[in-house]
Amino acid sequence: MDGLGTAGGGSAFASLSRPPLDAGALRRALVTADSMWTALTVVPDVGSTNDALAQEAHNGGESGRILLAEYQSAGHGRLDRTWTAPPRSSVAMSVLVRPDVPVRWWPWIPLLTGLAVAAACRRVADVPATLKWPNDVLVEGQKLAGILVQRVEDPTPAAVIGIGLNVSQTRAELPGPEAVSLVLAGATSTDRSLLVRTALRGLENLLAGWIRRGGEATDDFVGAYVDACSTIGQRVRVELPGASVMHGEAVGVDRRGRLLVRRDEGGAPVPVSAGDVVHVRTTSA
Ligand code: BT5
Repeated sequence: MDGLGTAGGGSAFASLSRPPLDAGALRRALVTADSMWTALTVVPDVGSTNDALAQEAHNGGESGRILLAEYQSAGHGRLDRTWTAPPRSSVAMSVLVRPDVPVRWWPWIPLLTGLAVAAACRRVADVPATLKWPNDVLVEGQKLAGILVQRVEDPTPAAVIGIGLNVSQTRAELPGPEAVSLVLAGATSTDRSLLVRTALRGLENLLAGWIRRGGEATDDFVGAYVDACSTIGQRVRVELPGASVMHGEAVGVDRRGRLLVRRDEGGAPVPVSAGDVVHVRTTSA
């Protein structure tokens, strides 16, 4: 153990270079009278921040709850894939929201979250972060952050938005060559507190605009996403349920946030929903 009481241990050097999050300072910055965020907790370790907030949502937890963990022992992505990071090396957080928007528009939530996280990485750390539809933040093709939005229906609809952002991991601490951290991407800052504040203020602004419009995307809004999304213009392979595979070119995003794919065999672009997609990857990757 490194004496700081967090799960997973770590060297004394890692402890010094990986300061803990200051919950009080984050709360003062984010949980204000005019903000969407209503409560903020930092825990030293948890199974998964998404699972913990999904449980709170089931128990009627209020909108605007933020949960950050210094370490997750059972972090996960889609389809029960694992999400791993050493203690204090990343941002691992979830927020619980109950947007007053018809649930058919909720597929925009992961896309808005990606926009906010990528913008925060560019602004705070000055790295060239882009988006891979629907939910990855990349730097030069490597995965810097993953986003997982889970819907809870009972007792009332809620969305749990999970964000895992690699900050100070060394190459050896990442799960594979397709992953990257801010440090490895040459970040000018690795201040996790500033990253959290910037990402959540950005997400609040994007969600507020989206809620004001009733969830529907305007052309401007779709355009902003398309500009930030490196998938558009790429050749993609889409694995659909039932093992059918579609090859084509990603040509845009529609008003429901679905990826538009022009198939090699021609015809009008086909909309692909995140829920239907097992994998979208550039064929060269
Ligand atoms: C994602 O899933 O990218 C969503 C990840 C969401 C993680 C956050 S952390 C806070 C909150 N609590 C949770 O339990 N989850 C959320 P997906 O697209 O399925 O990608 C998962 C894949 O990413 C895995 O199969 C690994 O190959 C890879 N992976 C695992 N850890 C990684 C890391 N630290 N950096 C980059 N890739 C990673």
